[in-house]
Amino acid sequence: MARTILLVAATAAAALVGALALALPGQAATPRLVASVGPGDTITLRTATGARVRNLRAGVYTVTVRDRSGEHNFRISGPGVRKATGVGSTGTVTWKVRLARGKVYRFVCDPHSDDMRGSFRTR
Ligand SMILES: [Cu+2]
Repeated sequence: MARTILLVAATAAAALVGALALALPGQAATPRLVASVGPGDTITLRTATGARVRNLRAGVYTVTVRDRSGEHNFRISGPGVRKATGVGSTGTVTWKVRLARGKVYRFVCDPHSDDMRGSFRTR
């Protein structure tokens, strides 16, 4: 009896492993977003294909930030996310962010927040 239960458990575990192996290839790698600020008075957040981000599925994203100006910075904030580059510095950084469902996230250049800003929603 105990042996039968063990066999059933082992079979179930093998089936689960098989199902996971099948599911994994279908899971895309962590989607990537590209944020950019400067050198002019522009700030953008785009998908990997270059489309402006207006609406995103909730989940984990990699954000590559290209800060190209010592006068601007890139800050993103919203539920669970608070990240920013420095105003006086330039360079490229990569962040991993987890976006919650049904929220609004905002990005902004702190010294020029009246003009240089944007937002998107999650679903
Ligand atoms: Cu700015």
